[in-house]
Amino acid sequence: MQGAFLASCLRREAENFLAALWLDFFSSPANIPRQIKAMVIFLTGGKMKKHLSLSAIVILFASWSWAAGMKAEAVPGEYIVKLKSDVGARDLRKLESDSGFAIRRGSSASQLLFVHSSQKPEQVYRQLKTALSVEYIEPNYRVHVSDLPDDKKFSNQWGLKNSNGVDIHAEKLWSHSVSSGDIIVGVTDTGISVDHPDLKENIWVNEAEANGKPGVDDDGNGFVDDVHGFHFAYPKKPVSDQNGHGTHCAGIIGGVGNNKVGVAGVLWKTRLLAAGFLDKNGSGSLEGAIQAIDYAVQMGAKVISASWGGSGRSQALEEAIRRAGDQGAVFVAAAGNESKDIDRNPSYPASYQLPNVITVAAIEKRGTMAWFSNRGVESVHVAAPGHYVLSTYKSTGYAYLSGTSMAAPFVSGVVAMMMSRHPELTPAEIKQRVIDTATPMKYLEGKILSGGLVNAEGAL
Ligand SMILES: [Ca+2]
Ligand SMILES: [Ca+2]
Repeated sequence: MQGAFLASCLRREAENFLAALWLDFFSSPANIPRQIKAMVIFLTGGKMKKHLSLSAIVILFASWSWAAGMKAEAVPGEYIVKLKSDVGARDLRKLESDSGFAIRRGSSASQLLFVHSSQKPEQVYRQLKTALSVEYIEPNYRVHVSDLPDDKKFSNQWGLKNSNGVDIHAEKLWSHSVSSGDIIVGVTDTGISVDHPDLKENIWVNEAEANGKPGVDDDGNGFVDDVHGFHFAYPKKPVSDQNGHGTHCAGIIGGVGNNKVGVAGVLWKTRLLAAGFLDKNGSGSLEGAIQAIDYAVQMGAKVISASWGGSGRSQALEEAIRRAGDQGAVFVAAAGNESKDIDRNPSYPASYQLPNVITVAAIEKRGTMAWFSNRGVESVHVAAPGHYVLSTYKSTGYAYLSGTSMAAPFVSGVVAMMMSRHPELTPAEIKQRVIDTATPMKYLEGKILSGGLVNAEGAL
């Protein structure tokens, strides 16, 4: 009923698909307990046993996750509001006290508000529309990291140098130190373990904060003590990584090379900015994602690496990526791990057709597409290694991980190198060059746009 009401409210202002998403959003939370009950009855043959066996619980959880993955999942009681015209601080405080909403502003360029409320969605919607000049309201969709659990050990970093030639041709560049110069790479993820011995030298430093006072926003950018970046899931703490995923991605882009320890990244020398928003479980929402992107761009990142995604289409996220492009930033997205065609069954941000978005599939060591990797001849542009990839991990560790999450950072590293060597190229030109110079692979033909593997040497 709530969904139907909202759909009728939206009909005049939105496309049908948006109304459908709202319906989906408001109908799914109520359906989840019913889905679980149906699944339990199915698994236990109609009799509710006192204790479900472990395997049944695992299957139940996997099925539920799978079902949830098919639907766009939203955080209940959270909304993203785009304003037509800005609202004064006093009016905003009044709205908060009148309504009981908790409201946070997005970046000044975004005209966004992030609204939290336990009231019924249609009440929230009505009050916001009455009090503010609203362009659109969206649910705050969930997103998650794009990796897979894996624990097998391989002895080398095959993505950079592989005995059968299936690699990104980084090794030939390593005769001279590979640097991204002044280019800052924003890692929007679970954070980065900034003290990791293989990363420390390559972590971006906000000098004003590094030389400033604790508890004070020394550079006046709106973020207190953002010495190496900011974590929107843990805003009170110095940026770190409690999951390991972000640190793994950071090491693929820029693990310090030639320092006799651990691993080397695509770039031996770079500036990695931690724009954290995914929590210790690798989960987050678009509210954090949009803030992380805007923050990275604000601090000068020209490459945004995004190894995460979800199925909810959001105009606000699309606009954040467009804003990054307007500032000259390339956005590199993991294609996702559902082994599906994202031209037909989109995943975001991977499926946004924007001139500054490069979407990356994962290949295995022998050159085939990884079994889990999403594809799409229109929306997936290039492939990179994404199976048993060795890189830095949380604290001071190392780990092998698989996923398109691992593939995207290879491309982020290559893009940063290209931007440093060719500052004249626009994000759209960089993207075209990555596509044009990819190494053709027979297993990728007809599955992704370039039909090939990113080629660091060729792209330069
Ligand atoms: Ca600051
Ligand atoms: Ca400070």
